[in-house]
Amino acid sequence: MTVNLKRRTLLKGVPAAAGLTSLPLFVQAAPGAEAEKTWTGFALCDSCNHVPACGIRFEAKGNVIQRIDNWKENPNHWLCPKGWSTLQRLYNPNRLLYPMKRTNPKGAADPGWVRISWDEAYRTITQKMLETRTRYGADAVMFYCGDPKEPRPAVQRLARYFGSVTYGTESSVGCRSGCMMAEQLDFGQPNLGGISAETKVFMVFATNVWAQPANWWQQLVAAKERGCRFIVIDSRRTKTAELADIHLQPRIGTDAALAAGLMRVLIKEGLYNRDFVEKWTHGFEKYAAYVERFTPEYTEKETGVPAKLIVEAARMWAQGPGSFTLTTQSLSHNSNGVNNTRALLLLPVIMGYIDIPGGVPFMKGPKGLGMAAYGLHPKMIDAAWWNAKAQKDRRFDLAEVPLWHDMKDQVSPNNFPEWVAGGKVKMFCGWGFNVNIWPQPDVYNEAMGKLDFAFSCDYFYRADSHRNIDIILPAAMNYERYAPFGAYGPNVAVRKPVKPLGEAKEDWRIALKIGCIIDKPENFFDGDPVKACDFVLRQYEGCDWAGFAAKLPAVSRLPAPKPAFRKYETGGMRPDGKPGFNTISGKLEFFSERAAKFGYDGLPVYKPMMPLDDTYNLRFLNGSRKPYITHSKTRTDQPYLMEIEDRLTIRIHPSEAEKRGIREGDTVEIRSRFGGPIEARAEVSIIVPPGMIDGQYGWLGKMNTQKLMTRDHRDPLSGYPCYFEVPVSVAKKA
Ligand SMILES: Nc1nc2c(c(=O)[nH]1)N[C@H]1C(S)=C(S)[C@@H](COP(=O)(O)OP(=O)(O)OC[C@H]3O[C@@H](n4cnc5c(=O)[nH]c(N)nc54)[C@H](O)[C@@H]3O)O[C@H]1N2
Ligand SMILES: Nc1nc2c(c(=O)[nH]1)N[C@H]1C(S)=C(S)[C@@H](COP(=O)(O)OP(=O)(O)OC[C@H]3O[C@@H](n4cnc5c(=O)[nH]c(N)nc54)[C@H](O)[C@@H]3O)O[C@H]1N2
Ligand SMILES: [Mo]
Repeated sequence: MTVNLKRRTLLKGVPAAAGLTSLPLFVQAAPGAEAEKTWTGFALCDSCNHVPACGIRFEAKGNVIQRIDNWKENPNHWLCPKGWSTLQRLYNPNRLLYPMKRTNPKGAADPGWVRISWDEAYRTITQKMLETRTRYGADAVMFYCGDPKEPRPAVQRLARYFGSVTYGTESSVGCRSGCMMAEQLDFGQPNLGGISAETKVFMVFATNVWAQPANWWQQLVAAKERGCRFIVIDSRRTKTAELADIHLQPRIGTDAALAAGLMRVLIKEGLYNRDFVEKWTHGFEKYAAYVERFTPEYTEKETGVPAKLIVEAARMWAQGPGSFTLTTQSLSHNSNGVNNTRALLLLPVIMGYIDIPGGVPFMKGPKGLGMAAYGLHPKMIDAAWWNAKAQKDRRFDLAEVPLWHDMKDQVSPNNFPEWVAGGKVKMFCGWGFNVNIWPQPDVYNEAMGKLDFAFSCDYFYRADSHRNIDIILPAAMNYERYAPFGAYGPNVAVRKPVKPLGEAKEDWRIALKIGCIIDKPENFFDGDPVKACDFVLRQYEGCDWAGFAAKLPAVSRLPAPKPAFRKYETGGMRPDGKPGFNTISGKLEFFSERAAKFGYDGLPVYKPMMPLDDTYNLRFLNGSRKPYITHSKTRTDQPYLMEIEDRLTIRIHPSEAEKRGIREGDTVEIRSRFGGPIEARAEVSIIVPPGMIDGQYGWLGKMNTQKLMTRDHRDPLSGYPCYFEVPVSVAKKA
């Protein structure tokens, strides 16, 4: 129903011929031979935005895709239900197909959207950008990309040449970068682990199988079959936990205590790798002294994990080589998130399972390109500019989150409403912007309304996010764009797309075109996404777009260093080529000199979560992933998935349900100190232990769980909101 309402709002004032019409009309191709021709195309799925993306092969007739399939030559090619249903999104009659501007004042219930030409959109936007820069300086124009990862290289380049350091993304609001901070503090570089044929013990750190590409699960099952043992550390009894030889189920946010408890056993029983610790690590004595109080019994008290299991798990872990997977974001979504993650990551360090066969791999991708970089080459974004002192010193997050500021080239935008109120930000340029990423989303929506000017590019009109902006631009979807290419280690997949429907345009094309108007066209590849991709590919000898496109359906390869082990001995882990790691001490750090430099505790200490009380007596894991839900999307976008679940569903343990007289399928109300009631359907399930509930965020209106959260409680190291920490009450709806 909401879908139709939105549609009607959009249609208001739009001539019928403008084309927000029903499906059969706009998938009609032009008549003639072209329309009859069948051909094979190649696309990347962006449904859940995990990186690297899964490949899709499709069959089209004219410009209409008839059917999709796994792109078998692509390293990630097992589509999941979200991927299989993306044609519903592509041909969804509610898609945004034309640029729109508001005609009613901000704050009006109906913005009065009318269709405008691209010329008018570009003219208005670029004039506002230039005016704002002249009056208030470039940084007053904020650039932002939500979860969609694909627009980022082009948008960051636009911000750079425009001269604004106010560039943030979903990763700087609250995604995986908090975990990456932990990796970088401990190891000197990001590393999310990995399994290999020689791995004997594998730790799964809070990683949900439903959040991963399908081959992740296949790898785990294969490892299990060949005798690798699994220690799963997850607060819930997940599908992955069913694989576990030992499942450690700490209460949410207590992982630093659990890691300290495991570490103490390894030290006391002399199971750790003394030589490695002495030679390659920093701050061990301090940490060993710190973990002294984490006896198995004390650790049990803090975490809820039985003392006996802690001892067993530590002993099993010592029978390596061992590795881990941290392909998760969840650990970083509480107020001790970065330190909880850091503490877990020290478990392979103390054992010396670093860059050895069967241990934690430190792979080297093509020079300059991260392992899965989507065209995010340092030259594309001009990384040197972002990291220069002149730029760093200007950033609005400098005093707010100093460690984040030091480590990242993206601003932490969580105080965006305060920046607007204080006159720091005047204009907003958004790609895939969703206010429901944040606790208390209304605050962000209202801030939008107070700006001089705001625009956003999206697949759909979303009232929550777009109601208070000035212009909305229609983004071409994954099947309709060239940029960016997919990167899988050294493997690169270029695409062969259909033409965009209506007047939708690629995100890269939009960003590059704006760049051409405000700056020199040669800095923006004349507005051509393929030329922009080619610029990145040509950084590698013998590589270019045309050559790679000719090889389709095969994926191509960029030159990359040969895999090698123990690179810390040979200088392969540091930019200066010296032995050791890329940290301040040059070693793996139990005590982080970088964190200490900014006044934080150098050790990954344990800090208790916001306390439960008699009223708010359940912790709320507000956003565990499900196979058919992605964030705020995949509801009405891919209606097939709505058939599986059509409203917010929380899971509650049978014992907790019984105490509250709640039965399977009941409608319940959730409240917190910060908001509610929020309405949900109860599922009585042992997936969650007593003491907590879980559910999905991204539902709207009275099911919007972000309204239960607070903006004021964050992880001080990352600035991340605490999505998984707030205590709630749950009661059957009267
Ligand atoms: N409570 C709670 N909050 C959370 C989390 C949680 O677990 N719990 N998770 C956090 C995490 S990890 C993340 S990643 C964020 C999610 O980050 P969000 O940015 O909130 O992600 P989405 O809900 O997917 O919204 C993305 C928007 O971009 C649009 N879009 C999608 N693809 C494209 C594209 O290619 N181009 C353009 N122009 N637009 C596009 C979509 O239509 C949608 O409107 O939420 C964070 N917030
Ligand atoms: N289907 C689907 N897939 C997705 C997404 C999606 O929305 N839907 N989003 C994508 C994005 S942007 C991201 S960032 C990833 C997220 O991927 P994940 O982080 O792997 O997914 P989650 O389900 O949020 O959390 C993983 C596990 O962490 C556990 N957990 C939560 N808090 C704690 C804690 O404090 N300690 C311990 N030990 N365990 C804890 C939860 O029980 C859960 O099983 O998924 C990506 N893939
Ligand atoms: Mo994320």
